Amino acid sequence: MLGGFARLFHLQVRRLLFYLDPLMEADAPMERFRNAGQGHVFQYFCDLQEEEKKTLLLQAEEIDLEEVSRLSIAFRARDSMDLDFSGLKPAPYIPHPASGGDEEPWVEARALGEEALRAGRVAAFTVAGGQGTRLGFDGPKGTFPATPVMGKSLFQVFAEKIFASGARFGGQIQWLIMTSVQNDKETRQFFETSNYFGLEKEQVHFFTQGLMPAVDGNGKILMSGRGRIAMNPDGHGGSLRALVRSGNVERLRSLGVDTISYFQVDNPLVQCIDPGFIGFHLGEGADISSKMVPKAHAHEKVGHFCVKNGRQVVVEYSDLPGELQEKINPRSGELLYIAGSIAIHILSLDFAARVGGGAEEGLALPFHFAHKKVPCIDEAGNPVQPMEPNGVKFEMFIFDSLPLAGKSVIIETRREDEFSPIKNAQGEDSAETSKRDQSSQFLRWLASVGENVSGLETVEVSPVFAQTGEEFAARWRGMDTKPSLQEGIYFG
Ligand code: UD2
Repeated sequence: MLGGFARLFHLQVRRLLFYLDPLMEADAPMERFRNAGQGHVFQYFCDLQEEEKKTLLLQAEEIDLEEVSRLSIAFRARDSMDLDFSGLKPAPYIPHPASGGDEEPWVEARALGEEALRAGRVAAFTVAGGQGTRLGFDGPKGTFPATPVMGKSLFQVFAEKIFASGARFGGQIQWLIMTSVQNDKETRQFFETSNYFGLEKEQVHFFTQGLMPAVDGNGKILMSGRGRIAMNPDGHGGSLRALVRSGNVERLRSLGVDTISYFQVDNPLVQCIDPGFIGFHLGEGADISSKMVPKAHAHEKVGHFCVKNGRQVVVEYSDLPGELQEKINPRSGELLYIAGSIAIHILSLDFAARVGGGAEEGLALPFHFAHKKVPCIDEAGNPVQPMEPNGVKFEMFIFDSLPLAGKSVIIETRREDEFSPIKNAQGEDSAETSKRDQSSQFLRWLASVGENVSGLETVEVSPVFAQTGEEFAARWRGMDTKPSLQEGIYFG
């Protein structure tokens, strides 16, 4: 027993020493890479400056060479295979009352969710590690000005929603934000300079996602420079690994949290904390639950909730063949694969920890392969800007945890109330369409309290004023003097 403990202690000390001065332990990683057929990673090691050597050794330390080798083999095998869609079926979901669903379960779910929130069992979780390349915005996407009147950043919108939910349910809701090495520093600085948007610093927890090396067609790790491995974020599915590795699972447990409300950084309409959704999840004893919207059109760029071999799965838009995306359900006349995934989930903390922990057989997220142009160096050490995809990037997706779940629930939500992401600089899913949709939601709230909104296009309601139509109506009724409505009005 003591021997085991001493060995563990020795290992931890060695690890600490390595991080303090990687050069002290340079031989072991080099040998590890040579034995795995990746010796070229250290080809120029002797020519590097001391700092460059350290950086390379630290990068190398993060790489699980067995995993890379397994993935490279799988990637080569998969390339010659077609995806198998036999036996695929659309997944069932709980319809929203506005689409004819039974009202009662929604009322019960909401009560259950509110109880969990009052007990402090729920934390919010934003994945914000993406690069936002399509948006063409220089900076972490969460800092993008998103709201129609005040131009509040995406992070501010979420912070205010989380603050308002905390105030409503009488507690401080913990907020986890996953960043990437590229945007972590800037993201933290943004929160510092904005005073955490009224939240307590202690309730916001940043951690960075993991990295994976890019490889060439033969499974050789690509180098972006003589002393630098071409590394990429491991996808939003990496959030579960990162949650575990960062120690946040333990932190949440110690605070009495057992449920996580997960959403992406790009959607200002998301209900960060939705009692009804939480209640459905808890009521079913689910491991992971999801929200769907009926797809806007056959080729909308969202995943499809399906059932395969008796398990729920999400098939990404780029994977589902066009004829299946367009297939009509003869009974309803609607698209057969109508349930679009908008990447909003509730996870039980235990399930997230088990999947992220990676220790259990059959419970790890698979990697997806993306052929990309990866700037690198050639064998002679000269820089190459590829014109064609030359490398493979490995990414995990959060929705691949659905088939691993014991129980999993999908509920419908209303697109106009919950989904208008900012992904592109122009056109569909841009800042323009999202601002329009945010204003439309606020205008609906105003119309529902009997106000004449004709001629108005741009209005904004702070989440601190109201997060739902019901909350807005209650606030509105409570106002002694009502403001006169005009274009650009802001309810703060
Ligand atoms: C995602 C879903 C799609 C649909 C859509 C809804 C995938 C593959 N597709 O499409 O089915 O639900 O969203 O809006 O997920 N991120 C990280 N780290 C990474 C990569 C991404 O944190 O390594 C975050 C990113 O910051 C963003 C989110 O994940 O918040 C989505 O990433 P995306 O923009 O690449 O996903 P998208 O729009 O292709």
